[in-house]
Amino acid sequence: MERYLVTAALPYANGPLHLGHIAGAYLPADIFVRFLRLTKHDAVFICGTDEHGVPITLAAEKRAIAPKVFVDEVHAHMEATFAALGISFDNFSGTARPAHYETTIEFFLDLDKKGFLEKKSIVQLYCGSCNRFLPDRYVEGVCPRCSAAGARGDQCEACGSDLDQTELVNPYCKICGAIPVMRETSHWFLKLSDFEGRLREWLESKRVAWKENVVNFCNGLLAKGLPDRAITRDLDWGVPVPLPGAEGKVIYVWFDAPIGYISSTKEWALKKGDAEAWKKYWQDPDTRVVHFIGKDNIVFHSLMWPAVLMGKGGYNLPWHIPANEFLNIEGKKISTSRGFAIWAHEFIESFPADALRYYLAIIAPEAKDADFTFKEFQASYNNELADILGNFINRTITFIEKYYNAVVPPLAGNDAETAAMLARIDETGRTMEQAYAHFQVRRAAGLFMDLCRDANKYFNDKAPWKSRKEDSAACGSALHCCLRIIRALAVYGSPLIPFTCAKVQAMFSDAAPLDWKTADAPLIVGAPVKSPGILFPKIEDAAIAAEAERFQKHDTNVPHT
Ligand code: B3M
Ligand code: ZN
Repeated sequence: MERYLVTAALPYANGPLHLGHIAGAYLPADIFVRFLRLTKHDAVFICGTDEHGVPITLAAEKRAIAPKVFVDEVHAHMEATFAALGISFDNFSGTARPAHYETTIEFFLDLDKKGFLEKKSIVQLYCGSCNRFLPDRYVEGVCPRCSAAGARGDQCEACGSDLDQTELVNPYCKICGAIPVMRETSHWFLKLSDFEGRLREWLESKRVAWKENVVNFCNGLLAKGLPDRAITRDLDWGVPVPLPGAEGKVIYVWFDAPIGYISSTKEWALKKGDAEAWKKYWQDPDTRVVHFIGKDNIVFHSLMWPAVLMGKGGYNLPWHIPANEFLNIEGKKISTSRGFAIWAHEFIESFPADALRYYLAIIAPEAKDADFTFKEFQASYNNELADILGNFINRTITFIEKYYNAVVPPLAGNDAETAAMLARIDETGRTMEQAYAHFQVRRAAGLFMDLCRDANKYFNDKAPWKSRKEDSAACGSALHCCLRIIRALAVYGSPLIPFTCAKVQAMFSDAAPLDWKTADAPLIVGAPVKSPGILFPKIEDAAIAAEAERFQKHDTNVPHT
């Protein structure tokens, strides 16, 4: 048994979750954790809302409410969405809580004491009419390299150059349009260069196990040398910088956010009445810390965060960082600012969570970006979950209820087809275990459906509607085998479609808790079984059309009628 601490990126509390978030981080993390629980590993699944940063302040200002009120509202909304989707966090905290401030301050002061922070005076753009220093994303101007208009304070999208905001020609404040001035301020910088050697060595040790793109990307940055990063900001929303002369300054959101994984684990420990329990997960080197993230968060998780942990000392570095690519919608990139997104809470008002989980699993953006289409979503549910899995279970249980008194019939004799089918269950258990353990959600879902297909074929070959009259024992035996498949499917599929699998498991009267090891254990002959009812009522064209229309209405860039 291994011990795992699994995290999914802390979502910014500045708006609702969309399907890109779910496909990229939360669903794959949940599938992995559910698999670990089934295989009896010790796993704690941690998340929480990322409650700092300028977009949150601005969103709260717009509504004329305090940032804390705003983030609490978003937090509650997200928590409900995750629950409806079956994302089974052990703790879902938030980074504006006092305990998180405490842990963040402890890290900051410790790094400062050890000489890993340096205070430097810098010049930044200040907007006199907004009364604030402008974060990079809130100042635009003409690119000093290619002269394109609309370059951002950190980057010009036209030529791809990284920029310093003070280099922008004719800068203007994106919030109010005024022309900012240069003003001196001081900030604390994390001396990333102190960690280059150790980071290089550590990443090298991950070369085989991690995705190539993650390792190569980080090595590319390391080769250029890591510049010191400012980890404080002139803002009033965030963790206050705990040093004299730092009034009006807070810790940068990307410094405190990953520390949120630790403070959320502490909160979890406290809630279960064992305040010290978090230490086993963060400080015992036997624990495997796994961070599920989207590809836009790679730098922070595989360079900055490990540097912070190395500086602090005594904490586990990430064991694995399964980073996913993006989910597009109908061939186009998701854009929350344009409203081009499918909101998770709306989608599951219309469709079962398992329908969404299954579809996002079979198209999981693991090696490249994936594309969500409404038609494909409908087809994956109707043609696979309903017509293959649902149909197989339904045919089996209908026969057993009708002709075998709704109890498990005996397995008689050992014909070649049945022996092959039983071996097939076992084989699927082994291959799916490999897939889940290696974060291969797509492959796991494919193997699962393959077994469902083979099960239907076995049922057809055995033709119980015929054999029932000719040789009732042989027919019962085939149905016994079908029940064995169904019980195994309930276990193997439960990380993917947990709601359905719970219903399937409940068909069996001896329903023990789901356990990978006993997934294909022999059934008790004569034990009652009952129908789970209709598992997958068809999704009609009209429902799909209505949802697609609701989605189109969010998109500010398409003409609506
Ligand atoms: N909130 C970015 C994001 O939601 C950021 C992740 C923090 S993980 C510590 O994509
Ligand atoms: Zn302004």
